[in-house]
Amino acid sequence: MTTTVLITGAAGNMGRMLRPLLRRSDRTLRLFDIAGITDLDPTEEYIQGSVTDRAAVARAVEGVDAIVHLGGLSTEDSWENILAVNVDGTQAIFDAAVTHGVTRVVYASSNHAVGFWTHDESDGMLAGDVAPRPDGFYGWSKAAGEALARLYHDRFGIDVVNLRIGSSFDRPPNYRGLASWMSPADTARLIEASLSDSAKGFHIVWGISANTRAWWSGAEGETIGYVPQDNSEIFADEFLRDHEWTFDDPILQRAGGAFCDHPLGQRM
Ligand code: 15L
Repeated sequence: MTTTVLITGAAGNMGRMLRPLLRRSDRTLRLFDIAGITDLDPTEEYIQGSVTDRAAVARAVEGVDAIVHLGGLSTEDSWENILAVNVDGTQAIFDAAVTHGVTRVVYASSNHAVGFWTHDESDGMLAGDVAPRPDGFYGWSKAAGEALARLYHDRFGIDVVNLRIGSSFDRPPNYRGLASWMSPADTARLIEASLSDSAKGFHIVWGISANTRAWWSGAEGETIGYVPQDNSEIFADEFLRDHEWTFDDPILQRAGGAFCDHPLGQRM
């Protein structure tokens, strides 16, 4: 049986990275983004639109089996923009999921929902479902999205996995990424685990690779069958040429790194 998985924000960094890795002969990927997508694979469909447009969201969600909600602003922005795109947009997705009987939503939350937790407070391994401590309006919107997800789970029984994603890129973006990186292949593994039967119910998990320097726990990810295979350590020499690895460094000390010092509401 072919299943249809909606990916919101499919033209963004993570969407572009994930599309080829999530393709399967028994799966249609329905791509939704305000930006144009022209390089469609035969297993892909594309609907152009914004999460702020409820009619477009309804078209995107109708007939899908699961939603991977990556869409929205991915760094700090004005309060107005954050509310419109990340909060209203996420509520529109959950609302449409209820209307169209979609039973699984994978929500791209972020480490910035809990960015003020520090290494000192973590016993070496910070739990995946530690309480929110947002490091900006963006992080706050991710914490709000997680709470919305909980509401829709408790009210309507939607299975939800909130992914507290670290740094999901081809390679670590900076030396902090030696702890927070999630490789493209591990990102795909995490999404597959989140779509599997093991992830029924409600979960909050970290989204990182099996990094030697990680201090965010993999235990919650394991419960849904996420077993990361990659390790940022292959980049260590390169990044530690100019930096010492010490948790006295505020960038490394706090989960959210430099986001904790970025001016509130100022676009990055
Ligand atoms: C995020 O939430 C951002 O979307 C991404 O651009 C990175 O900055 C990432 O966090 C990170 O913390 O590295």
